[in-house]
Amino acid sequence: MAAAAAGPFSLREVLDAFRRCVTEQREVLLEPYLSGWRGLIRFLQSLGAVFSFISKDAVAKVALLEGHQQQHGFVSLQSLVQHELAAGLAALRARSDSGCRTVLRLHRALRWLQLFLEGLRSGEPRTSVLCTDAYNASLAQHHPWVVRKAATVAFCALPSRDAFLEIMNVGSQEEAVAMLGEAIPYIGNVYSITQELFTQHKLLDLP
Ligand code: 1PX
Repeated sequence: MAAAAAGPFSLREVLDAFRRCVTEQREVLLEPYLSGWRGLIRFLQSLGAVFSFISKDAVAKVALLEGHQQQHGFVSLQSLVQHELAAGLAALRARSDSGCRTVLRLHRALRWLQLFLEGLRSGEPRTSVLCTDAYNASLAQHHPWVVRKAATVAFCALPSRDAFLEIMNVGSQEEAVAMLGEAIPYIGNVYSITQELFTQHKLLDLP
């Protein structure tokens, strides 16, 4: 955990974490899932203070999940869901600190990430446009007006596509784009397995 926090961000490390996430039985492993998130948060933090209201929320959510993971020894998302559902869906819905509702928030953000990275890969140079489009197609529908407003303002402070590819730290622009092509399916895979799991247990609208 501490080792993952050291050194400059590299997208490679995030890609690696999301690749390690999915087992042959299509389980999503919590340790690499959270490790992938820690990498993304570090990246976000390196973009400057404008984004700190976003990274703070993500940090709090990852910390909550680490707490649950350590307390109960969950290995996978599936075991976390099963454990929390044992108390019944109504009890789960009444909790504001459940692992399930917290995962759901990160899960929606993962969809944003998938769309955003696809946009970066496509070559559109205006990252704020990419980011806004990805946001409107995913997280925005779950956020109140004031959060949407703040997010949209922050997006204007995003670095250019070239700078973005640079700070991903995976080599030349071509190499960065190639790595995106490799990373997106892994992220997509984690997203769709989680989506299936949450659909199956009727957890997609946890308050
Ligand atoms: C190589 C490119 C990597 C880019 C990495 C960027 C990582 C972004 C991580 C974003 C994590 C956001 C989690 C948001 C979870 C959430 O929806 N929280 C809200 C609801 O929580 P609640 O507990 O109240 O039900 C909460 O209200 C959130 C508030 C903060 C604002 C969230 C705006 C999210 C915008 C996502 C886009 C990030 C832009 C990064 C630009 C690179």
